[in-house]
Amino acid sequence: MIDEIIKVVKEAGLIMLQAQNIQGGVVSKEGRANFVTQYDVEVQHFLFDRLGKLYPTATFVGEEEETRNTSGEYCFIIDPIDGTTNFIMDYHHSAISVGLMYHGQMVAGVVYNPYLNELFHAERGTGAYLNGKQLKANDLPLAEGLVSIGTCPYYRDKADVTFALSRKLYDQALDIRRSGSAALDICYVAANRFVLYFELLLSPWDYAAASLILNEAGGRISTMEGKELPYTSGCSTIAATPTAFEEFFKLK
Ligand code: LIP
Repeated sequence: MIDEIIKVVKEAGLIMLQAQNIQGGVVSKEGRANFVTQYDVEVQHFLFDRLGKLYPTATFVGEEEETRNTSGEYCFIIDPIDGTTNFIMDYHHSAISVGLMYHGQMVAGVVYNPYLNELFHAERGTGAYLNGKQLKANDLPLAEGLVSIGTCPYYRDKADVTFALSRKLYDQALDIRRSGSAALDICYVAANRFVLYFELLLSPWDYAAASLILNEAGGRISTMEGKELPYTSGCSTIAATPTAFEEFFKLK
């Protein structure tokens, strides 16, 4: 069934690529710099409709409201466009993120960046893949890799802690990056492009699909308190290689 989900996600990617006059349909949501475009809503509607036909009894959780019901045997957790601000600013680094839970456990994840035609996917127990090539997260330390940071732009009260922690990581790593798409940041750890990513507050649709992809690639992901991701609420998130994960929790 993952192949059918991938086919739907790729078709949804065409909505992003064919978007016109994106800035003409932007609406502000709660918090600072938190936007939704007509295309976020269109992609979400498309995914809910097509995936609902594949899984008629599934419930759906999507960033753009509609429903927030995780009670189904199958439940999709969807960010129609992760990296909405990048999308609005024509900064081509955004992704469609579709996670599938079965009885509360992540069983499939698809994260697709249509700009690069890079599709990350995983099914529980069968590995993680980028465009069909299996991913193995090399166990590099902070000193040998790039660290990506999330700045919680919708929650500016978290900036001081974010940038203080970023400085400590900057001192340990080759350099830091800020991409603007949490789902891609987590997948980039699985793909050995980053050794660590953190953000003080993410929503389930930001991390659900990518968390399975990273775990299946041999990476580590948890809250910044070292707890399991909840999948039913927002939380802090750290995603890393096993060595960098351990180094993170030893930072003073
Ligand atoms: C975004 C994340 C990003 C985070 C933003 C926002 P959105 O997702 O991908 O890393 O910093 O706060 O959550 O809102 O563009 O789907």
